[in-house]
Amino acid sequence: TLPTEASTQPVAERTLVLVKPDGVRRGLSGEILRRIETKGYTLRAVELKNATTEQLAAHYAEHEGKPFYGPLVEFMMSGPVLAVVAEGEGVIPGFRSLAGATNPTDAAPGTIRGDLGRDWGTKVQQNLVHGSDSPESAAREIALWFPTLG
Ligand code: IDP
Repeated sequence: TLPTEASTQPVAERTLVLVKPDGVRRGLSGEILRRIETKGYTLRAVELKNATTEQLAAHYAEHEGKPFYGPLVEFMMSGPVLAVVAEGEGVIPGFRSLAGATNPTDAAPGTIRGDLGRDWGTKVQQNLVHGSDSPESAAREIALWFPTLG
């Protein structure tokens, strides 16, 4: 049989965003979701979650052994995170560009980290958001944070 139109549609690009505990604590979740939506991306899933050690070990596996790894995991467990799946063409690099540079001091004005973040003198850069850095990371991270999302 011929493939149906639906089955030949490419799966829309998705990324995993986390509003980190500093963002949730400071009441910036709405502002961050607003920036994702006004850019034109679609919110597919939004859920407040308490991260577990196992989840963070998997999420940040590439950073294991680095000096900021312990403080990073501790920080990510210091309060709830808002886990978000955003969708749209180019959303993976697009959200990274909305987020700005990792260090909020260096992040350009106009970006989430540049407008809303600063250096708080802690061991870990409290930079408000996480965004997947590649299609492979996005698939892995979405499965990790939203195991039931089809
Ligand atoms: P990204 O979040 O911009 O992709 P990554 O290099 O993947 O940055 O690092 C993950 C997180 O670890 C960062 O968002 C930041 O919170 C923290 N981090 C990264 N590099 C450093 C560092 O050199 N010192 C302290 N914290 C860091």
